[in-house]
Amino acid sequence: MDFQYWAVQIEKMPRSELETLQLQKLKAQVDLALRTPFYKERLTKIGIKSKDDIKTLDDLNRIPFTSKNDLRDGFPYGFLAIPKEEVVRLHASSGTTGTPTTIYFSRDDIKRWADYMARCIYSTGCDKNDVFQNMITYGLFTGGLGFHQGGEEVGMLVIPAGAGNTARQFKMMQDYGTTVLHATPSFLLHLETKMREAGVSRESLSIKRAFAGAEPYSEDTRLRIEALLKVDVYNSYGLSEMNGPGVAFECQCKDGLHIWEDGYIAEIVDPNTLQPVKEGEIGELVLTILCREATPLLRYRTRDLTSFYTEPCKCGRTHRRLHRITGRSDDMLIINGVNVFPSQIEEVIMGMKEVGNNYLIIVEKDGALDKLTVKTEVISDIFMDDTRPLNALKEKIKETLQASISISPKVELHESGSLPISEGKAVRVQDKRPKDV
Ligand code: DLL
Repeated sequence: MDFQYWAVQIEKMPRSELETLQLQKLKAQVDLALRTPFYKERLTKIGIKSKDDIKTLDDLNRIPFTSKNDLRDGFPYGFLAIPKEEVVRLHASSGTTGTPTTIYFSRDDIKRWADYMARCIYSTGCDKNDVFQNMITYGLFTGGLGFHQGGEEVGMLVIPAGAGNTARQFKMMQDYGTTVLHATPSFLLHLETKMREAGVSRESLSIKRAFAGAEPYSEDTRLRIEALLKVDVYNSYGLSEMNGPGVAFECQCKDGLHIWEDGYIAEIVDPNTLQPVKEGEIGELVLTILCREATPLLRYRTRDLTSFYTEPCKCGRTHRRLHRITGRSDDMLIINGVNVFPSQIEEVIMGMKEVGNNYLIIVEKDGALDKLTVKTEVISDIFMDDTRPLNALKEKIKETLQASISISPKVELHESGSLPISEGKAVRVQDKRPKDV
């Protein structure tokens, strides 16, 4: 196989040099972190008052972990390390409650992110001859703009298609001769179903590759998409707290995701003891970002469960590989690529006086896509045979949830006391999607 490298010196850098580079960048990050209200307090408490207190990479272990809740508590500017007039953009994703986790970028941060994205895209064999249809949400979500900038950096012709509307997506693929797609794996499968329904022939399309990420999927799902759409599928991992996509990506070997270790220090810890797991064992990924000045984050708990490969990759890159994410160490659900915490749903429905005491959240597959159903009891003074107030309540729940979690669920109302009660801890979430990861 002919491998191509966007930044060959860095991608194939000997590990000892990579670690020296990491230490140098970590010191710079600590220096930045000390300028934020949050870390100034945290770091000075443990005796880290300047970057000179970081002497080796092991000194990172002295620093406490940072969580999504910390980010939420620091909302809106508690993690900002540069003057606000130097910030050019923000991205945000859902927190466990209504407060979003917000990340700020300087102009250089955006350039660096685009460069990491270009590195990912180029490592799959794409180049400036490609036409790239970016079929994912633009906006506060990082998937749209992140891939968009990376595609442009590579020199591809980027179509900012956005998510949804399969008929329009096919038309664009045919009109512009799209060669590369980006979407969630569930949308790629949905696309294939719609393609058959609409009678779009595969021969009328020029697609060769697809990037799939933002939600967990199995190797079987990858093989299925590859067989159905006749494309090579590359797994793409990232999270908004670490810029978004571009953290780890599969190269042409399609065997594990290279995590860019000049941009991130990766640790894998036992989520209960928070101690490092043994080499190759599954645990929670903890990341320290080395490539962003506006919002430094040290030892951030991603909550994603994965493990390191122990063998180097055939492509010659020295940056370690992660196994595909097998799950999470918290209760966050990912529904068609959108992150949802059950607590966000609870906050909405329990805030309505017409809603009774019990509710159930069900996630299942509807074709290739995910479907969310929220079942709630209503208070006993609402008569179940009077449909008008019931329909109005259903609409109200649906609309409020849509505004809060960006998903429009199916809502079912049940008589007071009719939903099952568990004897021990309440089981309020039923995730019925096949667990084949
Ligand atoms: O999903 C960023 C992204 C956009 C990644 C496009 C890849 C492609 P968030 O919305 O903050 O950011 O969600 C991050 O999604 O912690 C994982 O739980 C999950 N996730 C992302 N990529 C993968 C993947 C974006 N390839 C959260 N496999 C992460 C499994 C993934 N889970």
